[in-house]
Amino acid sequence: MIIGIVCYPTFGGSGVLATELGVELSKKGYEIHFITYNQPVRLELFSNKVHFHEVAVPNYPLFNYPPYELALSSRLVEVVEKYNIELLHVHYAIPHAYSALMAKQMLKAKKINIPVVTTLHGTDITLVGSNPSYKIAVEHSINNSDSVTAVSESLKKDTLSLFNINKSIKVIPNFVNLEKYLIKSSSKEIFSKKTKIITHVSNFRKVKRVIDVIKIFDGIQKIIPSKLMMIGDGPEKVNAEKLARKLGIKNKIVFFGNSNETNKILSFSDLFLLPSEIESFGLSALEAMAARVPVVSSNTGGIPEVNIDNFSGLLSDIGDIKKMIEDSLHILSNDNIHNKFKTNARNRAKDFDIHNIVPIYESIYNSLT
Ligand code: GMT
Repeated sequence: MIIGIVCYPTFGGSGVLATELGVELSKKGYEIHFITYNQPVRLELFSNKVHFHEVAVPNYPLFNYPPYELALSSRLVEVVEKYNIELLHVHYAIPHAYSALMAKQMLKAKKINIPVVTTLHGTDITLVGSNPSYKIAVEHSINNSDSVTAVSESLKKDTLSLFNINKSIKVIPNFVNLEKYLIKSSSKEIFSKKTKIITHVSNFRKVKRVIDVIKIFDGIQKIIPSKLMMIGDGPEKVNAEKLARKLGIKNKIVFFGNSNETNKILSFSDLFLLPSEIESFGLSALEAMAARVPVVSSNTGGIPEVNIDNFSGLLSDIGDIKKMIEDSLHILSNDNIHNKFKTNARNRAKDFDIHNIVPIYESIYNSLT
């Protein structure tokens, strides 16, 4: 089957998931065409089954906002016709689902029927999508896609409560490539054996509460020799660095920026922090668990569907920094407890094995073509 995948090409979870999905499908013999404004960051074009088509957005002084959705829908029509694409799978509703539906309509006029599968990822619903400026178009895009999936039960529930939905939504959880997270750690050459490595990965937006990450780490490092690995970039990074300086712990924190080597950093991590305000799934936590890293997180959105309290990690109310420090110390202070959480984290990640989840998407594709 020839499939077009539309996603954000950045380090965000939806782009990562879409890229991993496309690559896995290509290994299974599908011909995959990524259509987006940049080559997706996790995509290596080393296969004749994977193609990338850039969406160029020309600017003009009249435009306050260059119309990406228009450029995308035009490019979709072009690519579908030229490469005989049989199905479009779009990740993140805004504006991808909308553009795909426009393309579908234009192709219909050319007597080409192209099914559209929309996968909802999170903020396209909970934060941005439900904004009155977008709501009507997002609702229309969901209701008119040929198939709609959401990455967690929590996101499905949010979608149904925020929009007037007349379409069934299938929950397909995110997945992880377990083999990728079994690398041997070489950290002990860098850090002393006694130093615990705490890690956080995100796009440093307000909803990720990176300030909480710094405060939790501050509490941990007062009791246990530790270092904090901050992976990612975004608007809150400056404030996080400022607070670290103010608390006098900047020298114990490494700000990596965006990285394609999170699996390597996770391989020498002892604990993962995810204190988010909103999180439809928490792919970064799943990737940590796949690397045998227990997760101390908030209990919000889809996180409890991934991180099981007192098994793969510990969960707290949003903003309960005191408890998150206590939870971290509980896991890190005793080797037996720590090892148990580590084993459980890896075992829990196995429930999201790429080899079991991708066939669920395939069955949707097969039902539509
Ligand atoms: O977390 C973000 O802000 C990025 C966003 C995205 O679309 O890339 O992530 C969302 O999708 C991920 C993949 O499905 C989920 O793991 C994240 O939980 C979700 N983020 C939020 O709901 C805030």
